[in-house]
Amino acid sequence: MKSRITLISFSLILIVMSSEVFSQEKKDTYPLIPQPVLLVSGNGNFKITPEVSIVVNDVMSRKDAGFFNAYLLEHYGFQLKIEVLGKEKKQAINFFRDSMNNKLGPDAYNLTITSDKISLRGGTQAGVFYGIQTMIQLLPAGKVAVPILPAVHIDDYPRFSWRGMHLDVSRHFFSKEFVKKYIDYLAMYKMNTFHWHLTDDQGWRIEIRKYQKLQEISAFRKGTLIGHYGEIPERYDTIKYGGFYTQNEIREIVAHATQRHITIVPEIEMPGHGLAALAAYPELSCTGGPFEVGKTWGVFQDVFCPKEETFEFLENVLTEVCDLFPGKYIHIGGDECPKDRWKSCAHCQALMKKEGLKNEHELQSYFVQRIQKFLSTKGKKIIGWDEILEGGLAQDAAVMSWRGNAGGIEAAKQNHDVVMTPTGSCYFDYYQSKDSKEPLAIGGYLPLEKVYQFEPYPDVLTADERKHILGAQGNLWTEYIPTFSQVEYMAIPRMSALAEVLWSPADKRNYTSFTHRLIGHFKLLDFLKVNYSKALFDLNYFVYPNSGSEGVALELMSAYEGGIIHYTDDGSEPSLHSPLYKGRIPVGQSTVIKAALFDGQFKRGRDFSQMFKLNFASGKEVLLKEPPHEEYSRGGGFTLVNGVTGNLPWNGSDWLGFSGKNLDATIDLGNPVTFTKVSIDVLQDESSWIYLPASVEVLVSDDGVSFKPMKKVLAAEMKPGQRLITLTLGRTTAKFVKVIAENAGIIPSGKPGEGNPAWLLTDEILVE
Ligand code: TNX
Repeated sequence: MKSRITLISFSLILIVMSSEVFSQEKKDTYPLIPQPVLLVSGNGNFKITPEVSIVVNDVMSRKDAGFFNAYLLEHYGFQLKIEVLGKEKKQAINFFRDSMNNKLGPDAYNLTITSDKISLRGGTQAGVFYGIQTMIQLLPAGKVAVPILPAVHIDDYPRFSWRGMHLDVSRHFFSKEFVKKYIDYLAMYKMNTFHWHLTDDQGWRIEIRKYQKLQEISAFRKGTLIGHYGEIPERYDTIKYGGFYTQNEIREIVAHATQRHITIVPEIEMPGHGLAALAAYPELSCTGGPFEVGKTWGVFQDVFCPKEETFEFLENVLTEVCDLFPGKYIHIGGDECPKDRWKSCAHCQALMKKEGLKNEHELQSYFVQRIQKFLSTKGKKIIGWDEILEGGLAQDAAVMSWRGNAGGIEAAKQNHDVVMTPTGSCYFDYYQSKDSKEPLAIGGYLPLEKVYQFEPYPDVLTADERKHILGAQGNLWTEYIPTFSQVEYMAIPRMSALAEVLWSPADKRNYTSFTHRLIGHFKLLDFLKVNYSKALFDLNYFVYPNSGSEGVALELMSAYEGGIIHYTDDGSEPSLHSPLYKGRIPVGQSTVIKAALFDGQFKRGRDFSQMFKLNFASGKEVLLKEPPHEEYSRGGGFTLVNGVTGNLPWNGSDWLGFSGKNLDATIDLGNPVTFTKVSIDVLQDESSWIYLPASVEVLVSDDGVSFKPMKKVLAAEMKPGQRLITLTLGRTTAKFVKVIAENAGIIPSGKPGEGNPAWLLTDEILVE
């Protein structure tokens, strides 16, 4: 723990020294994200008139002063003169590099604003820059003649050293200007690492002068999948799509990032996700091709073949990459590399024999180790996705843990550095809202609050092992993100929640405080014309059994505390005249509940609408033989009879998920009931490892002990993508109904996630 005593004494000295009185009260009223370590508010404010000057104590701070000036000019229409002086001045904004601050922590700064002057002192140049970002967030979010800054004192420093965001520019390409804008957003939230995913199956995006065909062939695909991966039939457009960054553009972007104290980690994918390069150089594959640049998503069988000419190619590529990027890390990918081609390749098998490699995982490890050794001659360290653990980690390699925390834990235990980026908390390509009007996304559900609750340190690590957790990163894969405006929408504000996780002290983290500040911060995002998501204003819901009565009960809630909810149950639009929501709404029959959040006269966010399809099973007791996976278990067995069918995206409250296991659910109907059909709603999305069940069987019973099989359907009788699987029984009377949905088992080769257990996702059983 950083020395709190130092912090407190620092501020006490300031309080005594200053003529103004600082107080803690107004804390959440400042729209600051991430929350500073210590903030004490004062009285009065500092007016930035054109007469004010910026004073710096060295040439380096001059650059940061220039950055602040550029912001003033762009948003308020004037800039200030900059002076280099040995000491602070009154009626000035003083940006000083001051090693005193290093006692607070790396990259610390303190900022004292009074009506006399602004004093910003950073322990490092980055510290000064972070203080400037704090000032920018405190400035008025609108064009005013005289911008003012409130009197405050702030002591601040980051919790983690890797505060990152990733952007995939292969699946969709974003211009140099947009990449710079993205970097600006990282800077606004005091993030310091930009992981630039430059190559993948669907496009190679970095100019490599030695290999012209990477620009001519690999940078363009002849069409793109329409809709979602796995949709049947598959549809493609025939539009040539692509682009790449020239080395000059890359240098410009690196300089842009450097000015913002952001390190770029370039990623060159290998040995998998390399189809775009193989389309131009098929001789680097095991089969020799020919190949086309990928037009669809997922995982491709053809990967780099571990031949000498492949290593020569990759080393030449990496030599150019190393020259362009000054940071110490190069990301070499390493994820999702199918081994089928290597298994049937004589060269690979001979190489394995020669090197004494037991299996293809060890061959992948051999591949990565050769690249690691090469990059170390260039003074670089490698980082790769957690698959690089399989078959043995290369020396000194850092691991990016994406398939949950396990890879990160294992790497830290092996004394390797780790960046946490588990899908469940860090994948910003997942849906952030359950609203049906959300743009198409890959799947999953990662609302703002879940990002905010993420803790990068896995519990199981010892204090020593924890030192290897450098921090975390949000990933933005762009299969379903074709425009930069949608990049903004998916990334913000989830990026700001992650920034707070990574910067602010763990004991300061408070979601309510965060949302208060975020609502204030939205004004700045509006001012900057950022297309951020307003899912924060969505009404959330949870369905409960209707205690003591038939049917279910709907609870509505909002993260926005300043509003009230009105609702209807007759299909009409909710207005201020509709019933006021005061507590759970009983739902006794099939209906649609609509609701909206009002702040005074105005609606906030989108209207809520939920259809309930009630049947004999609704609200009844459900017994599950095996519990669902903890990620998809929130509502327990009741989820299957809550009257809500088919809500997408799937998530913990509407869907139950079984990884590799069967669903075995028994519904107690309370009394013997006569019915003619039983249905189960299931999901199929192979890109997310979700498969239709291998079979569905219905059994009935009068005593809940001995069950009579009634009907069974097999996968072969189901249609691809089929949702509701209905088993028609003829008139049947029973008190208990059992449904067994058999998991599809292990994902077959050639499919995303091959070799892993399939998911079975279901959200409702209907007895009618
Ligand atoms: C898995 S995360 C991938 C990417 C996809 C992403 C989609 C990782 C290392 N590989 O190729 O774009 O899922 O969420």
